[in-house]
Formats: sequence, C-alpha cells, structure tokens
Amino acid sequence: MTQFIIDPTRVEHHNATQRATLQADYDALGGMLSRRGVDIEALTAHAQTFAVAVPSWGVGTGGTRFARFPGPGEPRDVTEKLEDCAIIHQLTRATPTVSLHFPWDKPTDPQALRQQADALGLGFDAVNSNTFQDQPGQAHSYKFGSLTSTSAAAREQAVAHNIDCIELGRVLGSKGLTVWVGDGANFPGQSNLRGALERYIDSAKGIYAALPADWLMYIEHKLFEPAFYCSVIADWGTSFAVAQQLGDKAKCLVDLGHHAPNANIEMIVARLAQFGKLGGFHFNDSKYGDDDLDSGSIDPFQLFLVFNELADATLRSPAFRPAYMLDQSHNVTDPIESLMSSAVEVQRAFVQAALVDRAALAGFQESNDALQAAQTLKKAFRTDVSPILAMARLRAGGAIDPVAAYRASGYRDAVAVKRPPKAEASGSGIV
Ligand SMILES: [Mn+2]
Repeated sequence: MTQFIIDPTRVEHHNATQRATLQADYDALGGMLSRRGVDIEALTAHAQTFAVAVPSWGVGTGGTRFARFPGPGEPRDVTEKLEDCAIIHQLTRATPTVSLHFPWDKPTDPQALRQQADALGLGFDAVNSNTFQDQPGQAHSYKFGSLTSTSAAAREQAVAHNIDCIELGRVLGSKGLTVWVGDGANFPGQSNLRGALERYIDSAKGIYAALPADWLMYIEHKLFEPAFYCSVIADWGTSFAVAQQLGDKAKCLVDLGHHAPNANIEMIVARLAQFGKLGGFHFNDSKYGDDDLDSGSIDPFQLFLVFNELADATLRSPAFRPAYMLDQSHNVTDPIESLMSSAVEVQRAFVQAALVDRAALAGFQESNDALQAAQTLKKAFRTDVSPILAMARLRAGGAIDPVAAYRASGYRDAVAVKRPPKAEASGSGIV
C-alpha cells in the first residue's frame, strides 16, 4: 500500500473540478487525430509507459557560482528529499525513480532508506558518484583531478569512492552508476592531454571491474566547467571511445546542457544509438551553457527532435531503453513545481515523437522532398498533446494539473514550518 504524501482525496477533489473540461478537450483532440488515422487511446497508453528519474539534488533550491537563495521548507536530508520526490510522482505518475548522489545522499541506514522508498512507491535509478569536490577529512585532494589525477593515491581514492557508490546502490536496488568528473585543465600546457585520458581509462577500468553483471556504467561528458581550458571527457567522441574501451556495460550519457551552443544534439543521439552506446540522458534545457534550466523551457523543438531519434532507434531495436533522468538546478522556482513541469515536458516530447508519421517521413526522405519531410516533423511537434498527458495522469491516479493540485495542497507552507532552514542544504548540485 503506497503511502501518499498528499491526501489522495485532495487530488480527487482537484480532478473533479477539471474532469469535464479535460474530457471535452480529449474528445476534440481524439476526433482530430482520428481524421489523421491516429488512435488517441494508443497514444495515451504510450504516454503511460513513460518514466523519467528525478534527481535527489533537484528538490533543493540550486545555486550558481555566485550565490544560492534558499527557498522555504527545503529538504534537509535524503529522507526529506524522498518525500518531495514522492509528491512529484504522486501527481505526475511519470517519475517512479530517484537518482541519488553520493556522498550528498549517503544514508546512515541504506536498508531503511530502501524501505522508505518502497513505502512511498519509489525506486532508485542510477547512483551518481562525486569526485568533483573534496569531502571533510578526505586524505587526497581532487583540486588537480580525481580519476585523472597525477597522484596515484588520489586516483585510487576516486576509484574506491565509485566502488563504494556501487555497493550502496546495490543495497538500494539501483542498476547503474553515473560517472562525471570535473577533471581537466585551466591552462594550455597544464596537463598532458593524452596522458590525462590514459589515466582516466585506467581508473575507469578499475570501476568497471566492480560493476555487477546487470549494471551499467554511464559515462557523462561535459564540454567545459569547472575546467575552462579543456575537460578530459569533453565530448561524445571521447565518451564513446572510453565506453568502447571498457566494454558492453559501459554506455554514454548525454546531458543536454553539456555541449557547445547550437550543437546538433539529436545527431549525437542518433550516432550513439546506431553504435549501441547510448545509455541515457540528463534532461534539462539551456540558452548558453550548462544552464540546468527546466526541460523544454528554452528549446522544446530540440527536445522533440531528440525524442524523434529515440523513436526511430526504438523502431529499429525494440529492446532499446535508455535511462531517462532529469538534471536541473532550480534557482527561482519551487523545485517540486519545476520538476513536475519538466517531467511533463519530457513526456510531451516522447508522445509528440510517437505522433510522427514515419512512413510518410521515410517516403519524403527517399524522394528528397526536404520541405515535406520537415513539415511532417513539424506537424507532430505542433500538435498539442496536453489532453493526452493529462488523461494519462488521471487514469494512473495522478493530477490533471499537477502544479495546481500541488499549490492547493499547501505542502510548501506546511514543510516550511516542519523543516526550519539549516545553514547550507546538502547537495545543491550543478552537475
Ligand atoms: Mn548531468
């Protein structure tokens, strides 16, 4: 029996006020889609298969390199983070798993944390290691790198931390480890470019060797920051080469914000999928760099094009199932509201991609009809699938309008009293 943080009768009351309007919109959209030969019920069933993991670090207010402005009622530890994540899933029915970050989320009792998650109807997606900052009492500093450090002792310490993350993840029921390192250089000549990558691969092999048989290791690349001259794992090419060196259980993770501005991310997705190395995503949006803005808030068309490639890849190999995770930082919004909206935006792209008339598109591509090929994509992208998403939520026990239902619940005001602020919330992550 799932323990709901928000009283389900409140959600039912919210839905009752909106049900008739939704049904009318749903029927109208169903009629329009039917004239296009599309069954709305199949799309709604498809929407209900969608799931994206919530980042534990996303439920606290984020920050920038300059400052952090805490919000009321922020979770103070991992158990409170799980409560907030449970609301996101309760209302959206699209976020059944949580991605933890160690040591930020290191539980004193991992079994108890797993039981809490079970009770809340949550599971754990990939766990994230952290060797981009030093922890109190740490023997060897990562100031000049972790997995690629010139210090063998620092490298060994970083490898050991990743293996600890795997062990902790096993107890929690996770099946993957995401590795992102900030290693790189701030000056030309500071680091031997080839030597640093050789050290990375050597360290990564040590982590890979500790992976359970049914786990994946996700290698997350990032163009720059905190290293501003060069990052060791800067791009998908490097990530791909490393994943190839390590073996079948190593895959590439694409964080949408970790590329040069205007990079053709959907093409990167297509390439990695073609060669069997696309492991998963960190969804977010950006205008300039690794902005970690809400998914779909800046360039929803790009998000749609990414899912268009994923839909194509899934048709080619139905077993293809990359891991979907959000990775965002919320500075000016209620994190719960941002994460609910973002999950819905990613789900929207997932459903819009399913609306693409693939036979027509293939025909236009074959006949080199560029204009009609582009219009075929646009037709799917321009279709407002909101009633499908809302109906999928309603049928799964979620809220027709998650943000409205959340605001009506008074949850934030309640936790603002229950959770007095502490000096610095743990894990205001910006990875
Ligand atoms: Mn990320």
